[in-house]
Amino acid sequence: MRDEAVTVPSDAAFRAAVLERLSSDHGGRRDLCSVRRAMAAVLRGVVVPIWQSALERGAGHKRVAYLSMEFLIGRLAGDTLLSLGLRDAAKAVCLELGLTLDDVLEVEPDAALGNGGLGRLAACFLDSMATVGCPAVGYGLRYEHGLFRQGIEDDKQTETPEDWLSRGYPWELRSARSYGIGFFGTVTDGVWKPSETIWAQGYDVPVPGWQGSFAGTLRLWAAEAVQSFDLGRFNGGDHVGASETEASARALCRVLYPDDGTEAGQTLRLKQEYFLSAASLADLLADHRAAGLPMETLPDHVAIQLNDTHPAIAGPELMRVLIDEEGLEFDAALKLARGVLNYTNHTLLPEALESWPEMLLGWLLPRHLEIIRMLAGAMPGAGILGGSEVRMGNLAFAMAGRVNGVSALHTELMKETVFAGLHRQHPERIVNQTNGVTPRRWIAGCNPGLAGAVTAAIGEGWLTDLERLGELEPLQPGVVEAMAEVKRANKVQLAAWLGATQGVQVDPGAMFDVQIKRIHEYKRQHLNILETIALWQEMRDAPQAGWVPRVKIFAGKAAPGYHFAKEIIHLIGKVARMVNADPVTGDLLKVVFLPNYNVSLAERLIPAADLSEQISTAGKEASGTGNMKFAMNGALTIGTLDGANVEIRERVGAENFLLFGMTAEEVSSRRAIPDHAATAIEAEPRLARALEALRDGTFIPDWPDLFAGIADNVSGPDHFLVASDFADYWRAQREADRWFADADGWAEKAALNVARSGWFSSDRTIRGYMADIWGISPVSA
Ligand code: Z16
Repeated sequence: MRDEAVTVPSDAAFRAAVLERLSSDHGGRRDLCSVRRAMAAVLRGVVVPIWQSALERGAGHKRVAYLSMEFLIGRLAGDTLLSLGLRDAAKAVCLELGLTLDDVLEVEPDAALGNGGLGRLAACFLDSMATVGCPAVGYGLRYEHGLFRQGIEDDKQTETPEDWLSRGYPWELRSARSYGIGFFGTVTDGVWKPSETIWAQGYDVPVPGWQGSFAGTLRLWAAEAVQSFDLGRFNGGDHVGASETEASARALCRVLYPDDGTEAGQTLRLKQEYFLSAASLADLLADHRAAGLPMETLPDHVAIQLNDTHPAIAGPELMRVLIDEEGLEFDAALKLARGVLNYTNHTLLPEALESWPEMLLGWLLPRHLEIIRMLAGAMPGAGILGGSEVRMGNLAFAMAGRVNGVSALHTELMKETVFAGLHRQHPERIVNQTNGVTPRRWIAGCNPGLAGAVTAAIGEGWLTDLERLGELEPLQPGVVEAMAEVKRANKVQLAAWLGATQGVQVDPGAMFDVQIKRIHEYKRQHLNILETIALWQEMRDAPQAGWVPRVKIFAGKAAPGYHFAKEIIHLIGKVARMVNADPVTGDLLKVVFLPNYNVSLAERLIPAADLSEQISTAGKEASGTGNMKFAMNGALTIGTLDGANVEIRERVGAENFLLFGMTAEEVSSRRAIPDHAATAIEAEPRLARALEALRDGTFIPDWPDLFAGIADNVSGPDHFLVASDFADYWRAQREADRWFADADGWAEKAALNVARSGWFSSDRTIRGYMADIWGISPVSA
């Protein structure tokens, strides 16, 4: 229900407002950027009152503080137009100005304040909390440069800074909230005197829920100098040095650490983590005090969610405030802290579990190290300290009321592996909340054709009640055809875009096979490209053998220091060059690596995909969320029993899912076999031949052994079991060919994937957190 107090302009009023903005703010210019900014200004004028009235409605209600180092929100204009029902009006104004809405939307820079799944999950959660009526503030950092922009030169990754803020960001409001955050210094008798203070200045991005039903806030902290300009120093002739404190403060929020699933391990990173944690706690405690509420009632008014261990220092910081500022006893403080803190774990990869040397932590945050040592003393079995390091996962677990994993399998593995000891001590603490994605952006926004077909079949209302997709069953023949027609149109559109922007001609009738995600050995893009090479080799052997045409699409960023991942990108590029120019295979096989994968590129690719590649080594991908987006857009998954793939397969049905590979259990026992890779390669001549092509200069004649490193890894240690899973992957891929050759059969399976993916809405996930972790009921309409 739209709030009665909220007014969304009529189409005519919207048009008039945009034209007025264009003339008043942009001198009547009608270029893409001016129109985009004029439209954003008008939308902001609609959103801000919606936001304010929602804040009033939520006042006094228990709320969530979602602490996350990453929020990968992408572009906002399209989402806002859709939510407010102004998309058609905006299309019309743009046409009147001689532009298309798509072109206008595309000049908005992506706000890429995140690396991958974890940051995008936080963005989906903001949308869902605002939609289901869960009062929330998402607390994050206002990085000047988000994730780097990836270029491809000579088929290799290049990195340049992304500047989403340089032309002003129309969706934010500089808030009245700001706090001084201390660092370094000394502690005497439990009193911390920091030697450096940096100002945390809040910037609010209003987050309107669907159709203005409710709203939330994304509050991003910017680092500013307490005193930015030293006039004395300037007058003394030190013109540059006069701004030094300003420069050093601003360095704190300069960049997002570009790591996904690997530990950053830098002092500046810890500084960022503390800055986020301390500013956010100061903010929510200020609200609590301003409401005149006693500190003991904090758990009745706020639930703090730690998104991974990145903000785990919030635990000791809360203890510090409660003990040092509020005068609570240690035990009482711990009880209170555990009443508000909860922790979401997103990975079991040992190299990704944060730990900080005690020396470093004690230097930057001396009082916090003392408190951590007290915590470790009070909970000797918790494993908070080890090897002179503070283990942040154990710390977060020890201080949390609830700890959750992000898929059923991941949660079970948490109990058996990283947190086995802690789980035995606290068997009620770990719960599962399987991830989800917002269907507003990931169906209606990116795939309007599919949304139209669904609405035609089952009526309105499903976008906020996604389980209603189930009403598509039993499938009516007209519905399956309509969805297949939408898919075909999306593929034609993508093919045109690939031709225009990448210079690659692809056949829209081919199977569009897509793997888009961060590049990582455990995600196994190298398994995919090796299968591609083997397929190419077989096609060349027998071009007339009735192959199903394929377009292999890859995109993803590699962490700048992750050499192996960069080699995988390089290899994909070289294979693409060779294959795409091969007259023998021609339209049978095309390979594309698209640069600068981001939210907007995902929105373009997912609606046009036939096959979704979810091929991580079982036990390694905590959940995955791209897997859900593909399924709800009618792609079939080829995947392992890993993360949420397991639950996707259970729901869409085994006969509509291309399963392959070892289970997590089989992976562990297989790894224990000496020569597991060599044995697998010996048994699979196709793989041996594909690996040979990496060593003999097939793809780079001037430098024949360039990719020998990848071949050696797969042949030797092969920690991620590429060799051992190859044969079954090949089998599943040929099964995919057979299924695809039966167009009607495929269309039905695709439609069933859509009809059965309603459970993967992040609205369901958020309701789960509200009920099982936060103890929050929705604010009524
Ligand atoms: C991240 O994106 C994830 C885990 C992590 O420890 C750090 C980062 Cl930056 C991902 C998981 O890899 C993925 O499986 C999961 O779907 C996602 O977080 C959201 O839970």
